[in-house]
Formats: sequence, C-alpha cells, structure tokens
Amino acid sequence: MNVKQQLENMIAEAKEQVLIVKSIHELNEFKSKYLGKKGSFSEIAKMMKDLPNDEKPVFGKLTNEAKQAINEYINNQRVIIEEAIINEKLMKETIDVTLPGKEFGIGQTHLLTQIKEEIEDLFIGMGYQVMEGPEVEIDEYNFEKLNLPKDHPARDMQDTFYITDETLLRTHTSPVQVRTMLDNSEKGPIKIICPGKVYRRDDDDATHSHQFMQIEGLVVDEKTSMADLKGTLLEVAKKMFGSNRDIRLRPSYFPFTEPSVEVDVSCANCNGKGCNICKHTGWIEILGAGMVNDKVLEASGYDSKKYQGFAFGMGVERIAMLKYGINDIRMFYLNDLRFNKQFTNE
Ligand code: FA5
Repeated sequence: MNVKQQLENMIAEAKEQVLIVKSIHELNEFKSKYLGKKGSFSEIAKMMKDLPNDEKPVFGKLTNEAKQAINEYINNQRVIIEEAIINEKLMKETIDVTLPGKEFGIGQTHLLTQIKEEIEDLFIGMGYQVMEGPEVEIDEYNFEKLNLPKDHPARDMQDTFYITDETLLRTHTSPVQVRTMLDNSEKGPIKIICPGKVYRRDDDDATHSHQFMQIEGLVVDEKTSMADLKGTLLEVAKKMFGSNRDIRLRPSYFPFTEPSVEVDVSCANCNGKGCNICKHTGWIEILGAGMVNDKVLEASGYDSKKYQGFAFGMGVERIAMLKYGINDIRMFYLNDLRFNKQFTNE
C-alpha cells in the first residue's frame, strides 16, 4: 500500500471512529492516538527519510492535509460533545414552576420593641432625642453621680449584679442621664429619652424579671417645673392607654430626684371606678419621676441655680402587661411564638 492510500485509509477510519467518542476525556485520548508524539502520524513521518528527495514535498503536503482533516473531525466532535453536556445539565436544572414553594415564616417585631418604638415616636414628636448607653456600667454613673454614694441605704432598692467593685450591669437607665449631662460641654439644655435593657438581682416571678427594659426621660432647662413633667406624662398615659386616661402624682422617694413622685394612671379596665386589676383603687402605678436633685445636676457640672430638670423612668414590660392584660412578665422572654404572634403591629 502506498503512503497516499495509507493516509486516505487513516482519514476514513478517523472520520468514522470519532463519531463513537462521547466524552471530552475519550476525545483527548483519540487525538493523541492520531496526532500525539507516539501517534499514527509519527509512524508515517518515519517513512519520509526513505523517500527520494523529489517525492518528499508531495508526501509532506499529503501528511499535512491528512492531519488537518483529522483535526477538523476532532474539533467538530468536541463541539457536539460539549453541546450534549450542556443540554444534559439544562435538562437536570429544569425548574418545575408548578411545584409548591417552601414556606418561610414571616417575622414580626416583639411586643416590647413595639411599645418601645411607640414611646420613642411620641417623644421624638415632642422634640426629644433618643440616647443609648452601655449595659455594663461603672458604679460612679449608675449610683454615685445620681446621689447614691457607696454606703447609701437606697442602694438596696436596686439589688445589683456586680462585675468588679467598680463595674456592674446597670440597674436602671438613669446612668445615661449622667453620661448625657457630662458630655454636654456647653452645659446647656437637654431633652432626651433613653430606652434600654437593665438588670437586677430580683428573683423572677410573675411581675419581676432579672432583666427588663426601661425608658428614662430627662429634660434640663432654665425653666422646667412639675407642671411640665405632669403634662408630659399625661401624654404618655393617653398614648399608651387611651385618650380618656388621667394620671395622678403621689409623693415618693428617689435619691436622684427631689421632690419625687410615683405616677399612677386611671384604670382603663374600670375607668377609675375600681376593679380587680387596679385592686379597687381606680389607679395603677406606671412609673417613677421627679425634679432632678440639685446634687445630681452639680455632680455633672450643671449650675443648679440656673438649671432645673425633670426626669422619669418607666418599666416597659409593666406597661405592656397593663395595656394587654398579660399576667406574667416571663412570657416576654420565653420566645413562645403562640404568645409573640398575638401582637402583630401590621
Ligand atoms: C428606677 O429605676 C428609677 N431610675 C426611675 C426614675 C427615673 C425615677 C428618673 C425618677 C426619675 P424603679 O426602681 O422604681 O425606679 O424602677 C422603675 C420601673 O422599672 C418600675 O416602675 C417598674 O415598672 C420597673 N421594674 C423595676 N424592677 C423590675 C423588675 N425586677 N422586673 C420588671 N420591671 C421592673
């Protein structure tokens, strides 16, 4: 068989065989079988040296044409294989749009956050700024600068989680008052509320939690009075418990305010007539408040002859409990969806 015929046979064989190849890996092997270093063409090339010189160019031309032809078959088959791979992948990835989707539960704001935001909105509307402070606080800001020195008996009113002698988990949001007054370099007017978590070593029961939420309010200005305090708190009571509500102030004691008051709201359940909820008094206690003690103003660099202030602090859980008739404070912290879902804010 002459070389030309040999090459023609090889081309015909390759043309037929390449169609059987079904993967890229096999195709690469196929390629090296013909065109690789030890492939069929290397055998044919060896024949070149025995040919007479005048036949060599013709031989070379034929060989190159054969290589080109085989290469083309391989490339065509490569395209066919790659297309088949993509088609198979697409088939597998087909989405059945008629299948039912996965159900994702829709979350909602926790009741305590809702109440907090409602109160924040009310105060922002009255020109207050919302301030925050750290939950790990220093003794100086939580107690001392609020007129509660280390040996003060009123410290017992707030049983404390101490971290070191000087650091503690804040027992109320009042240290944010101190921080704001200290930070106010001009010692000018202040109008803030401070919402946040607080901690006390109280035994957990239906009305006490070792962690709860407070919202503190502080106004410092040249002319502030108990009348301003009362007007402000009446707005809070109406917003939280309905526009028919009234409030009353009773004398009380806090070291950081003088005079100090407890604030009661008229019972929404019986409209002040007396029922089980208000223990037949017609009133329910909602917060503590008072005029900022001169010593507290002075401890944070304010001139108490020029400035007065009022402050108040409320427990958010207790307000939520009254508003929605919840009889156990622990419900707020159990993450029981049957409870949480009852209070949608939509
Ligand atoms: C204070 O914490 C004062 N800092 C409030 C204040 C601020 C008074 C500014 C005057 C001026 P008291 O200890 O009463 O006060 O707590 C305030 C509110 O926190 C209470 O009325 C109550 O609603 C809530 N509270 C207190 N202890 C607990 C507790 N263990 N669990 C849930 N709520 C509590």
